[in-house]
Amino acid sequence: IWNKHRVQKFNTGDEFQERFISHVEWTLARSLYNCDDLAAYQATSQSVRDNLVIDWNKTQQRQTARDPKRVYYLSLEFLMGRALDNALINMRTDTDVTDVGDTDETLTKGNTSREMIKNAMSELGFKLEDILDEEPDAALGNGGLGRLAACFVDSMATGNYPAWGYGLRYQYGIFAQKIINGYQVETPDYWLNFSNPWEIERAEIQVPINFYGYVDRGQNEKSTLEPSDWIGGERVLAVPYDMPIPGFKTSTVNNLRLWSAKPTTEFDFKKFNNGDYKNSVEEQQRAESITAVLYPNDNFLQGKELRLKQQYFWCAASLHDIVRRFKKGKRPWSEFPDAIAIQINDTHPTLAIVELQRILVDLEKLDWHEAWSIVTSTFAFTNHTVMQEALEKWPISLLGHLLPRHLEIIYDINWFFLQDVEKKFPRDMGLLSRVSIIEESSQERQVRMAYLAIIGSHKVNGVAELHSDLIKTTIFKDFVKIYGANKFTNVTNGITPRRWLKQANPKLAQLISETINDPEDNYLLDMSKLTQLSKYAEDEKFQKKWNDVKQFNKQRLADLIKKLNNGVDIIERDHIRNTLFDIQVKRIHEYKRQQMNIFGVIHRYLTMKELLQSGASIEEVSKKYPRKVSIFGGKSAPGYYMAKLIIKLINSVAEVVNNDKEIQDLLKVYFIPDYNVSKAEIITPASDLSEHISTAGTEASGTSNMKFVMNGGLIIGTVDGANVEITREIGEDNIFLFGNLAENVDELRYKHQFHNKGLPASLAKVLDAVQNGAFSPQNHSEFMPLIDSIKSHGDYYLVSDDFEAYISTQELVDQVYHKDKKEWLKKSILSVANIGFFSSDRCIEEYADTIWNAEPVKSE
Ligand code: DL6
Repeated sequence: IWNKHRVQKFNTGDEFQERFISHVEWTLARSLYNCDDLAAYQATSQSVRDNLVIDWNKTQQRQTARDPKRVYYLSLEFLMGRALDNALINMRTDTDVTDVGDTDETLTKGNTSREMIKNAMSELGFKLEDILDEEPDAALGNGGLGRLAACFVDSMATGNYPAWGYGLRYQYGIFAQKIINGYQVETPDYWLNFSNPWEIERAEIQVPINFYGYVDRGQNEKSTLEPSDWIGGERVLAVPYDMPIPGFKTSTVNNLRLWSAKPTTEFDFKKFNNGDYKNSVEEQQRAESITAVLYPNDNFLQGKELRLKQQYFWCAASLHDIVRRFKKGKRPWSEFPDAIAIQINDTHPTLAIVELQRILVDLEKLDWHEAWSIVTSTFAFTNHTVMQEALEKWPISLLGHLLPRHLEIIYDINWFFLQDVEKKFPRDMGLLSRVSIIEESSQERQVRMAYLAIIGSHKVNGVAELHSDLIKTTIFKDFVKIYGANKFTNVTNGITPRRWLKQANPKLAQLISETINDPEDNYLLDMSKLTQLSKYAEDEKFQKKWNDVKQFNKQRLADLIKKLNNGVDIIERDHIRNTLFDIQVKRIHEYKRQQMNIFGVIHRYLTMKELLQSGASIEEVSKKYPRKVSIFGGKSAPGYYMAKLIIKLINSVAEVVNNDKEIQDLLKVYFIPDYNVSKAEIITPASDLSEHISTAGTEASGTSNMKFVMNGGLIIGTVDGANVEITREIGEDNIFLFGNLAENVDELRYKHQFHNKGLPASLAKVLDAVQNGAFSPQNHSEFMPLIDSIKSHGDYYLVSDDFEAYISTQELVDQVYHKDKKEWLKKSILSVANIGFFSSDRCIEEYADTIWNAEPVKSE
């Protein structure tokens, strides 16, 4: 009977409409006469989700039956963006499968589901684009680290890896940014306002999680290495919400499991009955606060107890789940590392290492050393930063209070580790104190999470070659001496071409598939096919088509800007074609140097004004400084004063420049408020030039650099992060590099401290204008902290050292763009042709082969 009534996928437009209407009427309890775009979005999502769930179930059954090595990707952030369009691109109907004999390798049918649904929606009176626009972003991340995790789950499903992501279901994702009078104002992002059709609550699973309390070691004071009882003080429940993650051109649908905190009891009736209404719900609110909000810091640690609670809550719930699944297989514990690989995304999940040791020793009664060998063979750790302020450390008192048993375990891990070090390097007290998990030198003793992560993992990787080399010679140098260089490796980041090319830039995707004769879009799985574009790089007809796509995308961005700018155009429609779109969108951070970019804009503006004042005509000025719009976007951490001041300066400069009639519209500046994934999908394809200009050695990799190049934009950048490998892949003729190298940074910083070598004239001119109130007539000193950081506080980010090279490289950009359009288009085409290496599918294969030792599980 079960088989007879099995739910079926919709496979045709007709069947989709039937499913859609049933969701409108049954799931939403609405009628078609009362179905607005939001309801249509929800019903479409529910219908598509039905198809995914069918494959999701089959995937889970297949994986259970074959029992392959499983991969778990633990990340405190998954910056997923919207799900519907991505699902429409990735989803497979049964017709896709039966047409070609149900094997992933031979699947030749193209992506027809999206077109089919678009037409079916149109017959029902809806426009797909409007429906897609109703979806709020799932913005459960701050920036690069969270978006990387989102690309990775896409690639793990596409590569058919039996892999789950584990994270937190924050009720509030990254704040929504408003710009009021030029200042960033944060407002809550309640993304779950209209319920989330993509999540499946598993209310039947409730994992109890303990905090606080004490350790009971019985009467005869056992050793801390023996099984111990942690008597927890506070208990909350972890409830999972599952989100299906469809692979592209495969029926594999993986799972992203996000945990939500619930109280053990709903509310205190005793207090309620005694009239103490406020306190009767206290416990409930306390529990729910754990997953209420994402901490909005990028590359910066804010050592709050609630953050540590979030980390443990999520690690403990995820490990409980992983261990439960493993135990069902009845395999011996010694096989745990053969069955499971756990990747920790930065140090945020480091407590998972300690928690697994606790489970094995205290609950499963394994010998300490046997347990530790299992733990270290299971975990691998990705480092994403060398910035001191981002390296996690937790005060002993806080950690010991919240997790008393875990602190004991950390002490014991450290004790054995230091003994090994002492054996290898006898009497090197300096080394012992440098590598100890416990930092003694600070006022408060602290646990160094990165060291714990290294010691508890079998592999440690950086995210771009330069970064992976840097961690070996700087922050983790001593560990290379102890463990040898083989423990440290590199996996250069990547991005999913499904979202960042096919979905974000359908026109370019279409031109590519036509040109390389790949109507089924197989190049999205094998990006080396893009090299076929090279032969058209100088073909004028092709260049024209390429340029038309770019113009379309620039127009699309101009429309978005107009909408955000209260209906006022920044660039006249007729001028879009010959205006260079120069874009820097990313988190606002001093090390990313948006301040250098806006100083460059000011320099350009001042020089244009000088030329005009000296009698030059606007035509003459335009020869040196052709039309350009400088576009910025990105959020600052709410407590990051300098970053917020940079946002204000950008907006103040925009105010002056955009209203200066004298320069006509040779220069415009715009700050796009509330930069997020769905805006990035419109912004990225529209760049002529994008800026990746961090101080050398500070940006671990960067991933937007890859996205911009994949969309045919050129880069101005420093020799930093993945820019280095991008240059190698696309060729140094196709990128505008400038500035000091990472190897010179220490020396330059040192010099700044002791020698006041003065500022280059170009920068001095800019800083004088800012200081004289050119952009803050009401308050001349408003931007003094930005000036002081360069003039008086050592210019840590080396703006003064790189400024002249930056300005002259920008002038070179202008010349190529405006004087030699063919050369520009050739560079753009060659860049896309050679960007294939940066697909996240390649990253996942590298992780699987060199770190996880995991194999794909394909459907038969
Ligand atoms: O690896 C993803 C991404 C890199 O592309 C960026 O360069 C890097 O800044 C970022 N790192 C972090 C570190 N945060 N913490 N903790 O976000 O990772």
